[in-house]
Amino acid sequence: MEEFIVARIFKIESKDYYLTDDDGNEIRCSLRGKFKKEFGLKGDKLYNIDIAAVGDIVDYEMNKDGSGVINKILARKNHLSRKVPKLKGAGTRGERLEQVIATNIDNLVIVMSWQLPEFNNRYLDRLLVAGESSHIPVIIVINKSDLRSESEFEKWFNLYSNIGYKVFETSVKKKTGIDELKNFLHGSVNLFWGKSGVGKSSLLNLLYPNLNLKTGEISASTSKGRHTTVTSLLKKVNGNTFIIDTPGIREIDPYGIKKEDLGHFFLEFVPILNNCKFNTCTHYHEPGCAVIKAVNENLISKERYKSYLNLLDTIEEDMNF
Ligand SMILES: Nc1nc2c(ncn2[C@@H]2O[C@H](COP(=O)(O)OP(=O)(O)OP(=O)(O)O)[C@@H](O)[C@H]2O)c(=O)[nH]1
Ligand SMILES: [Mg+2]
Ligand SMILES: [Zn+2]
Repeated sequence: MEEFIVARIFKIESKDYYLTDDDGNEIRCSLRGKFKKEFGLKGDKLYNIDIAAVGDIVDYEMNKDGSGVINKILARKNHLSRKVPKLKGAGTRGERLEQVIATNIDNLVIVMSWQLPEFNNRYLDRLLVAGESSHIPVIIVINKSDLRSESEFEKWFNLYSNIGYKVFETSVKKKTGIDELKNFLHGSVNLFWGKSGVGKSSLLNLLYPNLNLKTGEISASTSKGRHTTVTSLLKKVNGNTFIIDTPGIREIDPYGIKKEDLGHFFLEFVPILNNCKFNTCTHYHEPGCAVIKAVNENLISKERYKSYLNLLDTIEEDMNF
């Protein structure tokens, strides 16, 4: 075994990195100065971008005062990221940065709600592409089943199940679908991801009552969440089951995807991609495109294809990341 001590980052606040070790001890750490330089940090501006993220297993040293210093991040199994949203006043350089949301994830649990906020398949497809392009297994949880309409339910449930996704339907209010989901999550590191207000923290509290996460009401005027969860938080919930609760995301631009690769992240396109006439086909207007043919023959859903085109458009806008 390694000689250094290792632990997992469970929370990051400003420049403080909080670790938890196998015995459940919590250690507040800083990053070693030299290490910061190696990662190209300048000043405070980029301190938590692609440096160390929640979920990272790190090698650290203890200081005399009980705090610690992180020496090294151990190789990541995977990481989930997105492009940093275009912030007001951000320079062009900042706009293309990768923001790592978390690392070493076994299941990406995409949480949607039927209502409040309303189910949005375009948004779901963007989250799916982010997961697929990061090579992280994805499951879909549709929460607030107490607010659903029958016809819509069948349509979307069948679409995503037929593609091959495991789809869970839950209601925190009626306490349904909880055991099935809990069994699935057992023994894994599970990251809950989705819009503000869909019920990520509420679901986690019902699944694991010791968590006591803060939850917030939906705004009556906008039907949106209020961004109650403000930082990602990893918690061990039992044995080797971990959860990561994350803040609701307003917009999602997957990071680092080339337009000719996008089709690979729509799983139902994959088996036919080799049938396109051109191997550089972007399945947009090219002659002999197998994807377009499949859409016309109703073998691929028009809704999914629209999501594909929508994402393709975003990528074309800034290709030189
Ligand atoms: N009707 C209904 N309401 C629910 C359900 N689950 C959660 N809610 C409500 O939805 C609101 C938002 O829940 P949160 O758990 O704070 O949502 P979140 O996804 O963690 O939101 P952020 O932390 O802001 O990203 C709360 O008022 C919950 O009571 C459900 O199954 N049915
Ligand atoms: Mg929350
Ligand atoms: Zn094609």
